[in-house]
Parts: sequence; structure tokens; C-alpha cells
Amino acid sequence: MENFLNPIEPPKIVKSWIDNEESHGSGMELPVFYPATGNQVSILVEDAYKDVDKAVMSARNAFDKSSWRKQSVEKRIEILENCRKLILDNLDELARLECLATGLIFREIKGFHLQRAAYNFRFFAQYISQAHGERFDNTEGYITLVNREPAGVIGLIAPWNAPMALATMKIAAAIAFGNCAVLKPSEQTPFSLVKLVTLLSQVLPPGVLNLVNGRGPITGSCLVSHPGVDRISFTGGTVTGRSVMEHAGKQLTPCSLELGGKSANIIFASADYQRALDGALIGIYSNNGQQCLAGSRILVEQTIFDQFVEEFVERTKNIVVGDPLDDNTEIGPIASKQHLERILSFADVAQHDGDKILVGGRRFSKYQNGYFLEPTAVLAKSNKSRACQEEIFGPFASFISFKSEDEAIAIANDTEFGLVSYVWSDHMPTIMNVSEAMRSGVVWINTPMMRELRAPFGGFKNSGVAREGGYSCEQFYTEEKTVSLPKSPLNLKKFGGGK
Ligand code: TXE
Repeated sequence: MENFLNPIEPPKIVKSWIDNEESHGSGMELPVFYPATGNQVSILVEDAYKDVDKAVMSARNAFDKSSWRKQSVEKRIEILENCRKLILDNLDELARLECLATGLIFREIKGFHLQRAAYNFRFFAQYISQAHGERFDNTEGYITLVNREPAGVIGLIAPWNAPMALATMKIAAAIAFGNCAVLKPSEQTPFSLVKLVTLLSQVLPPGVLNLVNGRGPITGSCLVSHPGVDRISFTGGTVTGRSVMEHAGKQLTPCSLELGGKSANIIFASADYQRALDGALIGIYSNNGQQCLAGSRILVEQTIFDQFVEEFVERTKNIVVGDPLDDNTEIGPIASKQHLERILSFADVAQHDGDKILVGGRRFSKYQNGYFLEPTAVLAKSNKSRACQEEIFGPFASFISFKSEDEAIAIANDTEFGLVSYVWSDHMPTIMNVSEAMRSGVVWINTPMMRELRAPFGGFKNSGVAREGGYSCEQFYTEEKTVSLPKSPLNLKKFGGGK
């Protein structure tokens, strides 16, 4: 029986936000759906080139002419703290809006995503309070100072799988370093970010943070190819990331791309078995399975393989799939109909490739209208299977067994991606050897996932370009300027002064 209530009454029409005012785009009207019911709940007005241009010009003006970038660090810290407070003061509404568009579990949005969103502002407030420059003295009597200045106007492109947590990392970093920004949320999940930007306009001067709405190939590509944009920070799929970089490359606009993953979760017989089992389930099924850092390829040492897979499958059958507003729910609906169909197509692909479906692989029969999927696990014929090579981005795990450390390393690295690796073992030499051998930007040992904001996050290979995190963001969102001067007046050679 389907009896889902809307988490909140959404705006009938979703509009954009330019120069601290609501803005009505001149493009198409697009439907927005609630993934739990499949019902259309709102209409989003798409921004066309002229609307994006207006938003970029607003940010440009705020950057070039207003005092934002010259604001004292103390003032900027105060404003960032106020941004944090606005999120915490509006937690429930923001969480409901995010739930409505994404289908993510309300409890997790409120208890984790939004806490992280608020903390992102505090983190960058604290970071800039420690900012420092460099000075070099040389024997020729020169002093050279290296200053970091804000980069300018930043185009921020956010995905749909964790809009608030991911977009606030970009917003907080961009404005903390004195930039102005134009944010484009995913066209599927605009509500919470539109509300956020509206709230932040209470404390940010006009033009510092603008928001445009619309599809990637329309509004998104106008933003990334706009000559008034100085940096692009993008989180999304690898195929789209390539196109973003191609467009940005024409203007030589630097990009930070946080892309997909097909992360190996390597479980050795030397691991704490129970923790590794819990961690493997969290690694693939949390956030409805829709996360770039998911441990989607589960590699288990042969001696414990059968037992591990059997217990994983039993636990998977007990997962509570259902209403994102229900406190007991563990997995909610997939974010969109197209994405549900894409994930389901991998069940056919897997069978075609000779993989065995261990559990799931079908729509969840109890709920026919929303985008629900049975949590799925397959036994892969080999790591060559498409289910092991392509990012499925859903609650869909692939199992592979290995006999030795070397074989585990070879399988783990045999992918176009390189975002995260998980290693479970209590044997220190194994931990050290494997973590060193992983071709990934992040390695988590004996833990499902953790994000240290002071450390870089991002991927090797096709998982990304550049990193997010404290110092990495400082590098990306600022320009370095070298200023050299002599300590005392120079005796310069006099050109043209005669003999
Ligand atoms: O993402 P897109 P999609 C992966 C995941 C998923 C696949 C496709 O595997 O199945 O990507 O998802 C905007 N110029 N991830 O198609 O297209 C778009 O409007 C500028 C991994 O939904 O990458 C949205 O705001 N922008 C991931 C954002 O890009 C463009 C998160 C992401 O959409 C654009 C999401 C263009 N040409 C999906 N085309 C992660 N790394 O966490 C689209 N966009």
C-alpha cells in the first residue's frame, strides 16, 4: 500500500535568485517530481543564456566593484558564521525540501547532511582565520611576497545526490576566499538550494551568491562556457565532467571536477569480520546507494567469501525500504525514474555478462508508483563485468573473491576510476602495503567512510581533477600573486646615459 505524504508543500514554481532578488527565467518550464510517489510536485523555470549572463554579470559586478573581496577577514568570518546559523535555524524546512526532491531519508538529511552543510561554513570561517602568506628574502637584497587573492567569479555546479552537503562545500569555500559565485543546482533537486540561497541573502551583499536553474546541457553549459567565469567547481558524472572541461578549456577556465567512482571495498580474512560486514553494507547502501564514494565492488578473501556473501545477502533482505519520512526506513526511493531504469538495466547487463544475481535486481513490488528498487547484490563472473566497471550509482553491490594480497590490489586498481578504496584488515603490513598500492585519491582503513575537511578529497584517473578540502580549496579558489621589491633603493644601470 502506498500512503506517502509530501514532506512539505513546495513552491508551485521554482525560480532563480540573482542580485539578491527572485528572478524569472526565460527558458522552458520543467516538472519536478517527488521520487517516493512519482508525482509532479512543482515546476522549475529554466534559465536561458541571457538569464545566466545576468547572474554572471551580477557576480562580476559584486566582485569587481563592491567591497566583498576587500572585506576584512573578521567580517567575512562573522558572515560565514551567520550563514551557518541560518541553516541551523531553518533545519526542518531545509531538510523537508531536500527530502521532497531527492527522496533521501529525512532523518539522515536533518541529522547528517545539513549538519555538514552548516559545518562547511564554520570550517571555512576557521580556515581563513589561520590564512597566511609567504615571504622570501634573498642575498641580492630583495623581498618577495606571495599573496593569495580571490580568483573572481566561480561557477558552481551541484549534483542531485546530496545537494546541500555538496553544494555548501563549494559555496562556503568560494565566498570565504573572497569570491562571488553563481550556483546551478541539479534541475531534479532545486528546492533546498533555492531556499538556502534565499536565506543567505539576508547576510550576503547582492551579487555575492546567485543561483540559476535548468538542465545541464542548457543552463549548465551556458555557465561553464561564459567568459565572465574564472573557475568552475563541478560535482557529477564523468561523462558530463569531460564536457564541462571541454567547454571551460576554450576560455582556459580552471576546473575542479569531483566525478564518479567504482570503489573497491577489500575485505581480508584478517579483518574484524563483523565490522567489515557492517561496513560493507553501509558502504554500498547508505544514501540510497547514490554516492560517488560508495564501496560498490566488494572484494572478499576466498577463505571467508561464501560465509561473508551469505550473511551480506541475508542482511540485505532485511533492509527496510520505504517512506523517506519514516524513522525506520533504511533505503528510500531512487532519485528519478530515468535513474531507476538505468540501475535496473544493470540487472539485465549483469545476467548477460554471466554474473549471478544474489538478491534484488527488481523494482520494489510494494510501491509501484515511486522509484523504489530492491537493494541488489550480484556475484560477478569477473572484474571485467560491466557491473564491476561502470558506476551504477545505486544500491547495487558486486562481489568478487581474491586469493592473495597481490590479486586484491590488481583487481581493485583494474578500473577507469580512482576515487576511494576501502581496506579491512587487522594486519598492519597488509594495511600499509595495500593502502600504498591503491590508485585512488582516498583510502579508508577499517571504516566505511569519513571525510576530514582539512584533507584533500578527490580522485585519481577518471574520478576527477583537483581536490576539495581546506588547503586544496584555498589553492583552487585563489590566485597567487608574487610581489618583489628591493629592501633599499637600487643602483640601476643607466640605459642611454652615455659613457
Ligand atoms: O549527472 P550529471 P547525471 C554520476 C552517476 C550518475 C551519472 C549521471 O554515475 O549515474 O553521473 O548522472 C549538470 N554542463 N554522478 O546525468 O549530468 C547537471 O544539471 C554543465 C556522480 O544526473 O553529471 C547537474 O547539475 N553542467 C556524482 C550536474 O551537472 C551540466 C553525482 C550533475 O549532473 C552539464 C551525480 C553540462 N553539459 C552523478 N550536463 C558524484 N560525483 O557524486 C549536466 N550538468
